[in-house]
Formats: sequence, C-alpha cells, structure tokens
Amino acid sequence: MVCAYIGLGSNLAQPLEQVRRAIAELDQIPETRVLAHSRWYRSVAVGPGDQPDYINAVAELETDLEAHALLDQLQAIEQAHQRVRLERWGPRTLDLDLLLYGDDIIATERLTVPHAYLKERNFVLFPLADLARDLTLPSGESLESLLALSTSDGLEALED
Ligand code: J1A
Repeated sequence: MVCAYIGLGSNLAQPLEQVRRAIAELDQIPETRVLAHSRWYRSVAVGPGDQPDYINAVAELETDLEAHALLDQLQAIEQAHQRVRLERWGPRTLDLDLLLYGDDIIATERLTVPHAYLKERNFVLFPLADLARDLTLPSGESLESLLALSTSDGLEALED
C-alpha cells in the first residue's frame, strides 16, 4: 500500500459539486481507498484572462496501483467530467493532479512527481496541510517550510 495525495481543481459547471463527486469517484478506483480529504477552498484563478474562481481540495489515498496506472484512472475520471464542459478553452471542469506518491520521485514523459505545483501554489499547500501538516517531501523539505514561504492571498477555506 502506498499513500498518495491528489490535488483537485474546478472552476466550471458548479465547481463544488464537481469536486465532491470526484472525491466519491476516487474512492471507486480499483485497489484504492480515499482516507481523507481537505476542506474546500475558493481560490482566485492563476493564469491568463478573466476566469471564474476555482474550488480546490486535496485527497489522501491509499493504493496498490502503480503510479502510472493511478494516473490512467485519474485521467479517466477527468474525461468523464469534461463531457459537461460548456465553453472555450481555459476554465476547467475538473483537474486531478497526482501530487505525491509515497516518497517516490518520478520523472517520465507522462508523470512528474512530486508535482511541479506542489511548492509554489497555495491552493495545493494549504489543503495538503489540512491532511498532513508534518509532511516531509521526498526532497527532504518540510511542508511547514514551504508554507512559511507562501501566503494565503486569494485563498479562502469554505464552511462545509
Ligand atoms: C499532462 N502530468 O500533465 S494535464 C497530463 N505530471 O497529460 C499528464 N503529477 O501526463 C501530465 N499529475 O486549480 C505530468 N498529470 C503529472 N493539471 C502529475 C497529473 N488556479 C501530470 N486558483 C497535462 N486553482 C495535468 N488550475 C497537469 N489555474 C496539469 C491538470 C492535469 C493542472 C490549471 C487556481 C487551480 C489551473 C490553472 C488554477 C488552477 C492544471 N491546472
């Protein structure tokens, strides 16, 4: 069993519903269980143009799937959600990012783990801290040290 952390993000088509449903779908992945999820966060969109706010969260999984097989499953869930995509390129119905896979460091064509977002995005760091404040990354850096370099600007935890 490996412990993996998944970042969830949506800013289209009732984002909170997208993220709630995705958590339930993560729990349906073979050989995989959702152990916990963070609070929901409203987060100002990073990136070009005028986009609606995101809802972001992180889920903690326990899985027997190999990392690329887990990515396949995440992409299948994303695809199912994209079917309700309404508009132009840009806003996202559902993004699922494999943030951490145990202590593995992975650099393949399809997969970079720890995720490149992890160190720089408060919409990943803060929800991750809800689940694992004492986490140490495979690099040896502590989540605490990354949080200390981060601000909560543009980020708001929601009441459930
Ligand atoms: C490709 N990949 O990335 S989409 C995929 N490492 O085909 C994969 N660890 O092969 C590859 N996990 O939320 C490489 N995919 C990966 N992401 C890994 C998953 N503003 C991996 N406030 C491309 N909040 C893939 N989001 C990677 N502004 C990128 C989706 C899944 C995230 C856009 C706020 C947000 C975005 C922009 C935001 C937010 C895309 N996020």
